[in-house]
Amino acid sequence: MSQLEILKFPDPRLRQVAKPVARVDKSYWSTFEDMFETMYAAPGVGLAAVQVGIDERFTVIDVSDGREEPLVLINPQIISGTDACDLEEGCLSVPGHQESVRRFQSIRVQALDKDGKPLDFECDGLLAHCIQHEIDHLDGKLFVDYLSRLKRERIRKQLERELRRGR
Ligand code: GNR
Ligand code: NI
Repeated sequence: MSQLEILKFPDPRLRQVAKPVARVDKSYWSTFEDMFETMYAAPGVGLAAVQVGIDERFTVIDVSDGREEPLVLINPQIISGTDACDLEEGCLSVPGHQESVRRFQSIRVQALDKDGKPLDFECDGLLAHCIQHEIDHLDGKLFVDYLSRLKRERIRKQLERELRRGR
């Protein structure tokens, strides 16, 4: 197992639309493990492949308090969503900034699990928010896109300043 480097906003690689996984096989499993290790250490509740420079549609998630409910979603899709809900969001690619984002409160999701088995489930609250955040990453979107341009530019300038200082 090894920790992976997380790309930071405004890295252009975070803007790519990731490619669907054509075939799930065990060669992905060590990548999932490295992504969980990276996410738990950060710490965060989700991590999309694009955040570690992998141009494919999968994400690891764990919103449990005990960090004992790892969830791998491959080619995830939101089938439907109901009710809007605001939640304070952060992103490991936008360190040090939290803002309220409006998303579906409750969603139905289809995806493949780590074995390639189809999943079809409903969820709400933090998990629903997190899945919508991760699918945004796979589409090249970041939560700062929902903020005013003024706020987004302020965040970008600060992160670029930190990058130049070598952090
Ligand atoms: O750690 C994270 N917390 C979080 C909080 C509310 C909604 C979404 C998230 S995801 C984020 C980790 C991350 O950047 N995933 O891409
Ligand atoms: Ni994120």
